[in-house]
Amino acid sequence: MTVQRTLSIIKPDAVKKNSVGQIISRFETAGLKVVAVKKVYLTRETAGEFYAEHKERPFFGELVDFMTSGACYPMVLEGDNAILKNRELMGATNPNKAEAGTIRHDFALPCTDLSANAVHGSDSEESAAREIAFFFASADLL
Ligand code: FUP
Repeated sequence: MTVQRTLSIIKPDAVKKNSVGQIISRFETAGLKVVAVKKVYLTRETAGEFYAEHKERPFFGELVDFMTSGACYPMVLEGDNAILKNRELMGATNPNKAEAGTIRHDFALPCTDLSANAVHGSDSEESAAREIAFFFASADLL
């Protein structure tokens, strides 16, 4: 058993649909614990810094536009194999390809803008460490 922490962000589309509580319930039902959570409004600067790895991709501008279009709820999830478990709960990046029962299928359809896919989730231990520190101080994580 490997207890891990991962960063999830409930993105502006899901916040606008009033799905925050239902998405958190998915995490809790799957055995993940919310260690820290807050509401933030990303700026173009902070959104660009968070998604810096995609800076050269053609969709970067639209991704920043979308992430600054409303409130987000970043949170730290903890549990056994939390990084992979969260990615499984999220489903495929493109909600149109996500399996029924996954968060992106159940909360992001219909979807025309791939950025509007309800949730972000760290994809490795390295990105989890970076992304958790991006939003939370160590004192928030006790
Ligand atoms: P994921 O880890 O599943 O969030 O997917 P990526 O890191 O590949 O994508 C980061 C964000 O860019 C997601 F919000 C989806 C968005 N994206 C696009 O808008 N177009 C693409 O072609 C790929 C990703």
